[in-house]
Amino acid sequence: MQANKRIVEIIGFPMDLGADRRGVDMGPSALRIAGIEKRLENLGYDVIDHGDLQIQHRAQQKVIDTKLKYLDEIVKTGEVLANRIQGVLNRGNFPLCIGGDHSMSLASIAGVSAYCRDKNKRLGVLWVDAHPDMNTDQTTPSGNIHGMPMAASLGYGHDKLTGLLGFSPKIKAENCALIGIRSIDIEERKTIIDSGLEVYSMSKIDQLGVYNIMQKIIDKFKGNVDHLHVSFDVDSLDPRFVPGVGTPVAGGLSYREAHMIMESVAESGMMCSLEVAEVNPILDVQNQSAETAVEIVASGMGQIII
Ligand code: EXY
Ligand code: MN
Ligand code: MN
Ligand code: MN
Repeated sequence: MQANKRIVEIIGFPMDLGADRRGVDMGPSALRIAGIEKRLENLGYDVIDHGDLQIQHRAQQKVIDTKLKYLDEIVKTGEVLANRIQGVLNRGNFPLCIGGDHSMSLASIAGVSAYCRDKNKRLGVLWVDAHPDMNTDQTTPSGNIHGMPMAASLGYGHDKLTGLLGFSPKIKAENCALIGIRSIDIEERKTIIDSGLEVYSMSKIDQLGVYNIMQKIIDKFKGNVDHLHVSFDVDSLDPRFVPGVGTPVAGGLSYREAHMIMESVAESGMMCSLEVAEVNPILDVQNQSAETAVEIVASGMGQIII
């Protein structure tokens, strides 16, 4: 490993307990098969792939609360992931978490937030998704925890979710921006409005264009954010480009729009951690979704500053 090379540490989180559709636990393997490590090495990074964290299979567990399915295993494994991510950042390296369903972000944001608290850094989150994931156990239509991580990171929802690593909230709404949103539940909308989150829906993208929106978001982050975490849910793209997702929503980001988002992030030099969620290879045997996800990661990592 050369001393001056930037190091990316990959952690696989084969989580499918937060979602309904089986198969998303194979997302990390699909991303590896799509060549994520080599692609990053070709960008000049040293890459350490730590393999996957152990997560108990669904069959070995019972659903206790239908409004918070598999809560305990999600929290237990989430604490492990959060601590691992904090360790990567403390080593001065770049954590890349590959999922697994989007309940992963409860842990990734908790780990990054704990690091930022220790180092007195202001954390910002760019959330790229078809869904705001702003449900709580009181509002969820499904009981699937992958619809709750943004809410929980802001301090809304069940204590076991908001209290990961023993503190809450993990992030401030004014240092967050959501983009690609096009599927919001009625109750969830109230929490979004209450939180004051900045949401750039697909209709906003139609009106303003991705480049202009990203300039606004980056300008907002500049001067208020020291550490930008990007949470990329691949269902933000249109299902024509990424069919392998458990909760597809038509009318999503084009291949180029998704790249423009990540190229703007790379240009800002502000991204210090990244996660990619919801790749489900069972729904896409050609593995096109994972290949697209790898290219999107590469766009974001083009010129990272750690
Ligand atoms: N809003 C719906 C729910 O809470 O069940 C759907 C959530 C889908 C979440 C995916 C990961 O982005
Ligand atoms: Mn390697
Ligand atoms: Mn999501
Ligand atoms: Mn989503």
